[in-house]
Amino acid sequence: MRIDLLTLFPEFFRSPLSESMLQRAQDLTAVEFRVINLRDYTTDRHHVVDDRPFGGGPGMVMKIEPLVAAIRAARQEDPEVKIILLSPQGPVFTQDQARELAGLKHLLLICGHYEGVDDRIKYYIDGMLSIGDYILTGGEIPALAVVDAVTRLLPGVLGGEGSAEEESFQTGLLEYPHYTRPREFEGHAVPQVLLDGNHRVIEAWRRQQSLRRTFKRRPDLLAKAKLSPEDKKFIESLAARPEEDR
Ligand code: 9D3
Repeated sequence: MRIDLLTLFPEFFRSPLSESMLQRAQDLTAVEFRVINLRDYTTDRHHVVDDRPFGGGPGMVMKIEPLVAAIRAARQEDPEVKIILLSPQGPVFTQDQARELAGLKHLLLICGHYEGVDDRIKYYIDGMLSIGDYILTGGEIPALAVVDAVTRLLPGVLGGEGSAEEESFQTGLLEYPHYTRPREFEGHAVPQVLLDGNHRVIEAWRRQQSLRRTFKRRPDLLAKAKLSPEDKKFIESLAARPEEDR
């Protein structure tokens, strides 16, 4: 897969793309990243990329011409490229969308900055994505979130784990708690069930921990989770208990 990042701050991406899983994915040739400097697509003497908003108001707006010039160059090189603008106005990026994007050959992520992008960009892109309801200064961090979520799903990237396998493991619940040595740390013991070595009991305990944590921390997830009749009974028993011993 190829992922292009169109930005006013190309340097922003150097280190994150050169570390850990993202570097490994490039070494494996599972993915190729190209960081494109939007300023390279200006044609005026001063390489201007922003301007004052029509109608007045605070801040600056990203100009349409360099954006469209960069988009045209990308589409000319590869008519199949999917072009997504990172924008607070987009739908929230989900794991389902990560899987969908991981199936593409070529993705171009456009990072906005300043107060926003000239709205006419909507005629030139394939979609928008937000990463959630908080205000960032630009689309660069959201683009990295998309890059990370998509790249880890590519075949061969995470210890041979393919996205099909990943999908079947997806429960829609929070994970059970993890522990490693030492068995006791500053008076905090590892749950005895994990030390006893009865794998059926461990599996049942982990499932209940997942259900209980999801119930307490992210009850919104339960509506979409894959739950067995026993899971549902356990959740009802939790709901019936007083809050402190859930
Ligand atoms: C201060 C201006 N804001 C009015 C409340 C509008 C605004 C414009 C541009 C807010 C943020 C940004 C820059 N953010 C992004 O480009 C962005 C973003 C985000 O801020 N949060 C979550 N997802 C995304 S995707 C792109």
